[in-house]
Amino acid sequence: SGKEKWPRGDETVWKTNMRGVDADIGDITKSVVNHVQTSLARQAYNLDNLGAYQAAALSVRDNMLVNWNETQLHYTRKAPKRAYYLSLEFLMGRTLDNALLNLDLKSQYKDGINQLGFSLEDLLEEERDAALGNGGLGRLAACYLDSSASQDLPVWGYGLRYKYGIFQQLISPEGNQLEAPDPWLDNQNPWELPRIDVNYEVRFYGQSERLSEGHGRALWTGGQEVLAVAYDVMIPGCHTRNTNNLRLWESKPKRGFDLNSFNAGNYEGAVESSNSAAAITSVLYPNDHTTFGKELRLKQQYFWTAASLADIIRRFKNLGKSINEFPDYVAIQLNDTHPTLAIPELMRILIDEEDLDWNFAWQIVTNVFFFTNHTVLPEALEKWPVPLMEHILPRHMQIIYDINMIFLQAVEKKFPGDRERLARMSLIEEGFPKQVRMANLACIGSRRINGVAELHSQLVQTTILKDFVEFFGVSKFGNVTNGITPRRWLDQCNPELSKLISSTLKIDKSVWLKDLYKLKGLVKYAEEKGFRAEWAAIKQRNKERLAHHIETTLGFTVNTNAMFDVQIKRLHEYKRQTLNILGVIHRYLELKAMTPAQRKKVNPKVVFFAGKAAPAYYIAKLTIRLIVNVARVINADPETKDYLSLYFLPDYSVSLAEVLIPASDISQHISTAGTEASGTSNMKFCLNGGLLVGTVDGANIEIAEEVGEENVFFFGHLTPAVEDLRYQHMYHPVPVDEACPALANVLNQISGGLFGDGGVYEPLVNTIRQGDYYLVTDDFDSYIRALAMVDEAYLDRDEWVKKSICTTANMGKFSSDRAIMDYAQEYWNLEPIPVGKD
Ligand code: NTF
Repeated sequence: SGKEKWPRGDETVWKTNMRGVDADIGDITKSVVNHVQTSLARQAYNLDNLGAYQAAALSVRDNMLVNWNETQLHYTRKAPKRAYYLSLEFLMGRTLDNALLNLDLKSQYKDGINQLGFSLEDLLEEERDAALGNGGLGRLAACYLDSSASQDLPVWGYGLRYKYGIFQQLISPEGNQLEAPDPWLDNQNPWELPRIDVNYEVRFYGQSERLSEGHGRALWTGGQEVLAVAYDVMIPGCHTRNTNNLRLWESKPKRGFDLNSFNAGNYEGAVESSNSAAAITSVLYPNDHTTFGKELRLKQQYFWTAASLADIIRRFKNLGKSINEFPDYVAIQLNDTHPTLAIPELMRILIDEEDLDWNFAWQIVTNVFFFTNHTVLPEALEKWPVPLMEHILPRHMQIIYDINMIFLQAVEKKFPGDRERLARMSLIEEGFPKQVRMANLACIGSRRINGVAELHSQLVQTTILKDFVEFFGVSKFGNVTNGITPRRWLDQCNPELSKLISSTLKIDKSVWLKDLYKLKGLVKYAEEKGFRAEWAAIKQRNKERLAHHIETTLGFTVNTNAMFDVQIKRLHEYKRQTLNILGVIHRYLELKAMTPAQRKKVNPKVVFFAGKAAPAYYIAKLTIRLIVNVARVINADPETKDYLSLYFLPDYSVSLAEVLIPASDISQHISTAGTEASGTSNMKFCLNGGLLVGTVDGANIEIAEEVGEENVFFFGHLTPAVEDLRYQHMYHPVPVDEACPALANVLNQISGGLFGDGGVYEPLVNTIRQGDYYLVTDDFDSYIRALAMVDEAYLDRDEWVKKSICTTANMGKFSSDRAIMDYAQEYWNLEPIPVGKD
């Protein structure tokens, strides 16, 4: 056939009609109006904000597409090593504002939209969050995509296109969390490109027949075949043409439906298998830090890893290289254990389809994968029942047994006769049923393993993976402290502060946003009165912006002269929202005991909570109920409400965080020491000049190292003490009334009915009175003292603002650009491939 001619037809016709990126306002309005007319099939006279948003989004998308196409072509031509970030969650939030800023087209679009009679600010509010994640793990994945593109790294994300994202949270009049679905795709999603032509078949169930002795090939047949269809989401880099891809898979029945059953009059039977195929990507599991052995969840994990690997291998094969070069061209990052099935799946492909021998295949596999652990909480370590795995993935179960046998032989050789060690390290946990330990599998199948902050990485190496460190040696284990993208978490959410920083440093934001250590230059301005005044005024306006948001959405009037104290994160016992709310009650009781003259000297404070509880997490839901009912009582108390008020903001989301974070004076990161792997909102608050009250845990420690311990309010027991304290609680319990009278008083008030029927809260109160696994009793007094120091510091407002400036100035380390470059250099061996620079 010979070489195909490109382009077809007249080359000059093609070239003169190729579109560039529109920066000219005339082009912008023209393209928006075109989309109104054609893509939306509407007209100027019946256009509302939603329609105008959609037209604007499609117009911005056209610009991104130009860059996206160019980037993909460039990567194909240069054929560099690529990295793939496999994550079951991507908590992207909204796209339009971020895209406009990264493309540097915001002011042009603002003007263009204005000329058309709309306001860009209003249109931005029309967009629904893409909330395909639970919390920190999913948001981290989103920040890493932004940084990969911004640093010109050839990285793609792979995930699932859930029809329903994280549930919408409603609060009932009694204060209970109610869950409603999140039909985020209902208004159409302008940011995704369906790729109907990119699809793969994924098999479930059936039989696996070994074709040879030993660890050779097998034939996996029968069962159910489901189609994975690609949807691409463009990820624009900041001030670069590099635009990366996030590929999300949707499940579809392989054939429309079973025509035989249909013809026999069995309509239900006919659509059943098509329903079960579509169900795989229908909903995001709303659990965070817990695993249930649910069949559908396992199917999600395999569906996604199988489709992603097939796609990665197809792209690699297009290079025309031999399969043993696979690790030179591909690195795959496993975001937690969720994608661990990729390890046996790649073994299956290499052995059953590529006909490689076991050892050769295993060598490839263990050079391709990298594994990040995100928690040491035992309830979060994934395990799958062996019978379930055998049923759904019979071939993979054989491979896992083979991996295990060979691995345990090696362990036995290194530690002869150590049966307990073998039992701990085995991929299979004995019991009824037996279970597959996914962290062990991820660990032995990966080239390197990392934790997400210094302390956490140490804990990984000395607790859950200790045996593996002893077996493989410590060099296989590392740390990459998490980061956040300063584009969304400063420039986008706090535009006034961003502007002040640029004008003060006299550096264009396109420079410091990509080299965040430049913020250090702000330190010296902390001594300038005028600068401090501007800094404080911006914080004040951000507080008013939040108050306005609350007023318009919830109808409450918030006291913006008070200190804003914020805790926003998933509800969990280890994160200790309990400590916070019990502290609020303590403060309230103290205020009640004061004379009016004494109260006048108190630092007025507004406390904000937001966060979702897993639908089946009873204690977390009860904590929400307590917060809501405490708020009801204290906000209505005329004696104290000017000094202390409390709000639980429903339906926490990325967009709500963007309003809350810039408005905070102080934020709380108060997990029991050793339990919060990193935390990332702590970084977001500090980057926006909010101070931090927290335990010596996760990334709090490294934040204090950077900004100076004098600028952080630490309290509580340290990690090494935790185990002993828990032991004491178990075997030598001291009643709360003795151990901590102030806390006992608070608990008695709750049980006594100060916030409605005390009986309702007994199960929650008992978590503290009995066992107190998260050490609320042990840390309570120290917590209250820390809050007193916060109050004292806030009264000296000049000093406070200095602390605030120095905090922001020293947050350079926490850019996700630093983190992603660390992965690229120390793990993946990846180079930046900038578009249009050669
Ligand atoms: C979370 N882990 C940790 O709890 C956070 O401390 C951390 O900041 C984020 O990961 C991101 O690394 C999880 O969500 C999980 F699933 F591992 F439990």
